Amino acid sequence: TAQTQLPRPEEIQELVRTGLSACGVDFDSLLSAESSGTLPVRSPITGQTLGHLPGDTPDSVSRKIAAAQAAFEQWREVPAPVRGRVVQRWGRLLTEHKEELAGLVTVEAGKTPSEAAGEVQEMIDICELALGQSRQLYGKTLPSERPGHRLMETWHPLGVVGVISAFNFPVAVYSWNTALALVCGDTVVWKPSELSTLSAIGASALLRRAAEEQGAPADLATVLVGDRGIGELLVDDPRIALLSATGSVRMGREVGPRVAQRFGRSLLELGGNNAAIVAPSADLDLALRGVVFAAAGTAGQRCTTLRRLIVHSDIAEELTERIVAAYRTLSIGSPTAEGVLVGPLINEAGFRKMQESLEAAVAQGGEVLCGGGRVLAEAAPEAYYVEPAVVRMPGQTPIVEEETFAPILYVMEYTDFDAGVELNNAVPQGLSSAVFTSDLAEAERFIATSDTGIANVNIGTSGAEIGGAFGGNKETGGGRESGTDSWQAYMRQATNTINYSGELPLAQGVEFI
Ligand code: UN1
Repeated sequence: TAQTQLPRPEEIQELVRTGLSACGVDFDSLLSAESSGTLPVRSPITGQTLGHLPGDTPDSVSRKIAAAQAAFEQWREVPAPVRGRVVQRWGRLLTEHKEELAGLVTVEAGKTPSEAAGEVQEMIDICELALGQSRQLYGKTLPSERPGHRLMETWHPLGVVGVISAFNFPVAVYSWNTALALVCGDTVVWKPSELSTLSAIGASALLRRAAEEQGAPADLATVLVGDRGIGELLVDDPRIALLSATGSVRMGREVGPRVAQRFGRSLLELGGNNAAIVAPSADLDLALRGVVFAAAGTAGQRCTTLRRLIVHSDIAEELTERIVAAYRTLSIGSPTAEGVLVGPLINEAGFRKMQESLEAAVAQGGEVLCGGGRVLAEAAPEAYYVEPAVVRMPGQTPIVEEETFAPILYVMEYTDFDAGVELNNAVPQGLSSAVFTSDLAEAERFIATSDTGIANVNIGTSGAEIGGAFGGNKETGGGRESGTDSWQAYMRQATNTINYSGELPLAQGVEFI
């Protein structure tokens, strides 16, 4: 159901003004002092352009990287638990201004207030995790083969980390990287998506405030404003020790080799094409809710969005009917309106891609069971609202193997469980997957054989907690961010041999002078 109430342009302006000013940034001077700007700031809610920002230039990027490097020289000397206080303070500021920052995310990414607040909550959570991590940057100690020797492993700050992030999680993904990088002693230069620059400016301003309050160098966190060309400067700059990039597989295919060419380190978080298997023993009420949130939530624009439903043929009809019925009750419209669950697609390109994929699906034997069409086109001709689609497919055809960043759920059937898992695995991407089952052996078998970086049981593919490592395999890029051992990507590892024997025995029994 389409919810026709759209905000007036002034309401959007107000959300932006309040959001930025809570972060200590004056919107009017940001736009007016920089009226020569060329980078449009737009909201997908109405499609309106809020103004133009001046972009960075190759010179200003180079200066910012130099400043980040100078900040690194100081920052690396600060004890890690003391570094932790900056992220702790950032977390507190984020808690204080959660709603206002979420407002910016709503304006630029079109997320509902609940999902936008959830995104800021991820930032707060990672700050807490990183604070604890700052006292746990531990290495191993090992027995040496030589008498009077000891081996150990130590971890050291790496350098300047470049972060490239996408519009759909305009602030959380940055914070996963940044909170950890900072406690690891690194400094960060961030190139956010040009579609969500204001959220980035706000989030980063709060971090710089936290740094200043704690007497840390403010240049430990810098934002670059610009489009892809500006991001490429980070990719190719030898001063960027680690490049952490979130985006499409196409982007990663370009970025990975370019960073490798200069022997830089990269952490890639690319596309997903996530599936859920629903077995006959599943609790269908639970599966239904899990599927609908994962497939239609965030208007299908999460990298963890559920795109493929692999359902046992005994329950396929019942479950599909219930999903279609649930989809019909979803309220679509401006995320600023009460009760809306599905906001807009990011832009016209996203909408066109969705239409093309639906056409391809039909051409490949698919049957659109519901949704797919545009709504609110008259009320908001510059905005792209769609009804989430459910498409029954005769099998895993080429279009199903692609990630379309829009709410399309392809439904396929299985009869043999292992064949179902094979379908799950038979796509190039490997981010997230899920099984709904009450059969313990099936659940374990799924965990053992699903080839994705995240594999869930009785819960959807999206909405991961930050405590776990986040990332995927195959074309998803192999990077791991946020929890468990992900911090190690942001540090330089050294193996140290310490000799307290007073002799100099060589390893492997080699004799020399
Ligand atoms: C993304 O879409 O890039 O697991 C990240 C989730 C969120 C993060 C998604 N915690 O859906």
